[in-house]
Amino acid sequence: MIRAGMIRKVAAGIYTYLPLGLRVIRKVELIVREEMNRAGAQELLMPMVQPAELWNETGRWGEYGKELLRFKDRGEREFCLGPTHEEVVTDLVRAEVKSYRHLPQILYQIQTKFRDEIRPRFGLMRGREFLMKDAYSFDRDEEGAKSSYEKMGRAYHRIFERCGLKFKPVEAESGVIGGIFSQEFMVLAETGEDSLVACHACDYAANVEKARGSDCPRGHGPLTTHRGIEVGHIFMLGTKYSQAMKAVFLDKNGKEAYPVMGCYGIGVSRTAAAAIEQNHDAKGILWPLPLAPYQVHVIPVNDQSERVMITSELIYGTLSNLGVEVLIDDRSERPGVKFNDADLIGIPYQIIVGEKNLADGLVELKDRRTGKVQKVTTEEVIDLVKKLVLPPAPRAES
Ligand code: P5A
Repeated sequence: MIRAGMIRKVAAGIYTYLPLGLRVIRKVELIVREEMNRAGAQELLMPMVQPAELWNETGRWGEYGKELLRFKDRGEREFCLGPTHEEVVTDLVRAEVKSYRHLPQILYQIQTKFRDEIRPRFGLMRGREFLMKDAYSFDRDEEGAKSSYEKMGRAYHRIFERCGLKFKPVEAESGVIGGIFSQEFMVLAETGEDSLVACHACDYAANVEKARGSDCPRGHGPLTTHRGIEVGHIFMLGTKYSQAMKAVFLDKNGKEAYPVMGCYGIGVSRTAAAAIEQNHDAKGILWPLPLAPYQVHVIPVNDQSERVMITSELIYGTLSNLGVEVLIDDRSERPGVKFNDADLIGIPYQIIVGEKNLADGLVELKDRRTGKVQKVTTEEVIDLVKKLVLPPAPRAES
């Protein structure tokens, strides 16, 4: 991502997202938002700075250790930078939700988190400052909580599918977040930091910390090991937080009860990095179309040729007007530099406009993933690209 001009390091585990990198992050966010909203979750935005009092109520001020970055304000009051928001959201719900009629609720945000990781590494993969989508569900009872958990699980399937990633949900340990059980969503990649095991015969899969032994616990024989990157983690929390923070509501019989909770994380910035780990070759990135910073890259081979520049601008303008996301390389660089950079940043389709082909009225359309090149007319290239990147027009009602 650094070589491709997507991010720049500011300090260990802390990065600036450059324009290209930010476009990828925004693509992940858009898919996450659409699927959260579709699942009935509502977006809010909580503060990044959190008071120690809330963390003392759950005991996590003591438990969390050095990953929690703590500091004092001018009045010597203690605060931390939020690594996660169970306390803040439960505090909100205890003030607002008084009756079973206010439940269920699923609230989410997409926000910058801070965890003072000992070993930040691999760029956005394990940052100290990173972007997370965190959602929290509150239900009247266990059954409702289970249904919210399953709803979020289905949304996660849709999210990673829409991102164009190969992934696997696995049983996991719930660590410092706690709760009853949890599942991680792993993007499969050789370079992944996590190991998981999966059964050939059934859909059992677990991360290696959770899996005990090398045979499938459901009795389907041996498990195979894969490497992956944890891009999402969903937790069935029970009443751990609502009880500790005395967030009560009155149930149907007018009796006090604790909302049953779940929490659901997606590493938004990590998902962008994981997409690259899964999709690259020796020359650079092979973006899945839904996450690509642009869909089409127009490359005028020679910026000194008026004909090349006019045709390139025309293709750029026509496609942009159709709603295609197009980048044009109008730099005064040698062709080799432009081609290498285009392969490195990995926009899925390249349109190469050179003088020789233009003499025959032709341009090249290159598929970055397969390397396949088609010589087509300037009109044909517009039609082809439309078919490749734009969603099909909705069919007329019959
Ligand atoms: C779930 C939402 C939680 O924090 N509380 C709120 C729960 N879960 S988690 O597993 O600890 O984190 C959720 C996801 O955030 C990503 N992530 C990271 N991304 C980049 N750098 C990091 N240091 C980092 N730590 C966690 C992961 O994708 C994780 O699944």
